[in-house]
Amino acid sequence: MSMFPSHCSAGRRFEEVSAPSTLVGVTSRLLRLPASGRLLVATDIQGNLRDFRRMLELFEESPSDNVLVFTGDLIHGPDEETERQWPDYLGTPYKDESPEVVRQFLEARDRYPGRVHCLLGNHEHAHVGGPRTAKFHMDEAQVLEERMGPGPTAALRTLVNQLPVIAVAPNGAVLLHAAPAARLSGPKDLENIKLEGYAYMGIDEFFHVPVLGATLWSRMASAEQARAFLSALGGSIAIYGHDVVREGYERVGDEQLCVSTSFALLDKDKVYVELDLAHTYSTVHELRDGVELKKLYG
Ligand SMILES: [Mn+2]
Repeated sequence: MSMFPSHCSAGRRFEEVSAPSTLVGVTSRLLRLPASGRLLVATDIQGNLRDFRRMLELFEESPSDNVLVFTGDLIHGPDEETERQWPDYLGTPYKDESPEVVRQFLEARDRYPGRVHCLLGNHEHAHVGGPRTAKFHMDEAQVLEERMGPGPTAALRTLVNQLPVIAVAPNGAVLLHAAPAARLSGPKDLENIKLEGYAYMGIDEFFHVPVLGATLWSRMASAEQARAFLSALGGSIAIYGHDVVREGYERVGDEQLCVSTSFALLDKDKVYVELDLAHTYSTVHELRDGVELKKLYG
């Protein structure tokens, strides 16, 4: 196992910053977004502190009007070997700063109550009983927890246990981590979701777990699946990441938009979504290049 620098002093600050959230119990797995303001959506940060901070800066241009949602996989970036021999397919090189991303996310969430959110991704789920992710390490959750130490690890697990799985906005937008392939009959299916108990399950097996399996791991959904999913939640368009889209985003049919804000992209191709929460979107074709689909650096 590789050696990581000590984060003792950072850990102390981490606990102080996250203290208020420990008073909150498990929150709803369905996040209901407001009917006015601007919605900023970012996907798959995977420990990239610079890209995380860029999204936070964009949000902070108008923190009383904006709502920022990360759609999961804030954490788990490249290992040291990958950092040394950076492959082209991983886009612009960066170091994994997952502990600091988590610390700053908690800080921002507490500083702007109700306006900064993260949905559950498969990489977060691995910390509270989801299948172990192995993109850069055999067990990325274990490696990150060893790096963070006990205090920040406890804060991370508390955070992950509280994360919503899906966000819905009155403007028709439904946000989730992966493709909208899960069978849902309605918002009630999101109550009583159990996060723990899948750590030793293979992905193929976990994929069949109702709601969570597809919502956290699906790389694609058929038009029929997407329409049924959206209709169960009263939405019209689904926005998600999890997969890599080299060009920054891809429309799938009329209902789906897969977005890549950070992971495995070159800086020039990274895209986030900005929607008007007071304007209804009926199809993903209404989202315009440069208006709703915006370059992270550009
Ligand atoms: Mn993912």
